[in-house]
Amino acid sequence: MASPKIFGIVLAGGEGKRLMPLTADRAKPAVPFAGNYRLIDFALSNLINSGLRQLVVLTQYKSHSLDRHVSQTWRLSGLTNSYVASVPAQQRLGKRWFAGSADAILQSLNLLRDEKPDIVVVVGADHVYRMDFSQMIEAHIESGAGVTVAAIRQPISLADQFGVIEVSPDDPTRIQAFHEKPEHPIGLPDSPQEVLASMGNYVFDADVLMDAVLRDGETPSSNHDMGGDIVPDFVSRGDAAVYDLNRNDVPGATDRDRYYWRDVGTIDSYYEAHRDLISALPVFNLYNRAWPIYNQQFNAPPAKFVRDSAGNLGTTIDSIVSLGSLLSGAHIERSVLGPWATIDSGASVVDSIVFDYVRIGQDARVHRAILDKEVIVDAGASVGIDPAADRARGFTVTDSGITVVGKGIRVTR
Ligand code: ADQ
Repeated sequence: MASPKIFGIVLAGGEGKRLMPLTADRAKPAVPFAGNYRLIDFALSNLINSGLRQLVVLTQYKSHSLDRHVSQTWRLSGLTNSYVASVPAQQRLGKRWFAGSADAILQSLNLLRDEKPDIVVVVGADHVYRMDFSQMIEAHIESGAGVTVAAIRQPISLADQFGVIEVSPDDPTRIQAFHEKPEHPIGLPDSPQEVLASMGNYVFDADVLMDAVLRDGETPSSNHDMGGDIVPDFVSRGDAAVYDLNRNDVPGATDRDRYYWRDVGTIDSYYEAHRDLISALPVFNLYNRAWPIYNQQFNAPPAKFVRDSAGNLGTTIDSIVSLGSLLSGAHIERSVLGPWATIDSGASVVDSIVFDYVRIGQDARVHRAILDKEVIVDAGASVGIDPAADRARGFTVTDSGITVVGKGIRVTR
């Protein structure tokens, strides 16, 4: 195939229940990450850096802030046929919303019919990683299969969250069996404590994808899910290849983050992924200019660090501080501050993640907490220090002891 025409679909309709309360008001792909990114920025940056220029983002659940983010941040040139378009569920096939990710594609087939691509790249919107899809597309074309599924090794303990791939013993690039979220996974022959997990990223020949979702739409027993129904259908016909992320060579990657991929589906994994960013030798390096992760351009002044009015110095270490932030005589450690954070004298923010427009008053203490947008912590108040007290105040506290304070809440003394 000489220079195939490629179209990208980002599945962004997921509800993200396990990230509540961060998803109370926004779709999971719109959840802020690493200060001034949203989760969807990783998938979209990877696709753009891979050379794709026609991309649609299929949205559904609480899509307002996601639609706004995509339309404001992801503007490509108007001179060529380049776009990232957010496409909300429109009930094109009757009075129903998307029943699942395959139904989202079925209901959007008009987009494929209009663009007439040769190849369709379908990706999820809620993972943190770098990947060059052009290399995966090359491998897909070489394989001759109808679909190629991106994969990465994961601990067997997490197998029930993923589609688990068994490769053919004769040809390790072919999928022999695919088990969506298995309860009783079997480890890899060369590493029994690991499985080969689907990353939820697929490359399809466009015509076979269209046939598959049309057929799936007529199958009453189907859940209309890409991982649960479409991929197993290709596997049962012997038409599925696998592409291991360890074959992917992203420009500028370090030995540490070359094969980094994080599913941030729970508060704990979301919190842990932030820790991967902040150390001196980060497990995931945001400062790789050869493969940039694009984000919203905040019209904000640089972050500023000053003494407090009594002349006391503050300290900020092993942390990320976003534009617009103002820190006076405060102690910030192992934390990520979003845009326009204001932290007053004597306050300490340790092991925490703070979203945009958060205000933390004098001598307040924030420890192992996630504060959503516009949270106010009153002077002298504390959060994340006493899990029982936090629960009693109605905050979400995970089993591992991370307190999450929802958007706009005021934390009082
Ligand atoms: P899950 O992430 O559990 O597993 P799903 O909830 O369908 O699968 O989400 C996949 C992507 O589709 C997400 O980006 C989500 O936002 C989006 N999505 C879900 N429902 C949608 C809908 N109705 N409309 C539009 N978009 C929707 C999947 C695969 C597994 C794989 C993991 C990797 O099914 O095989 O291992 O991803 O994390």
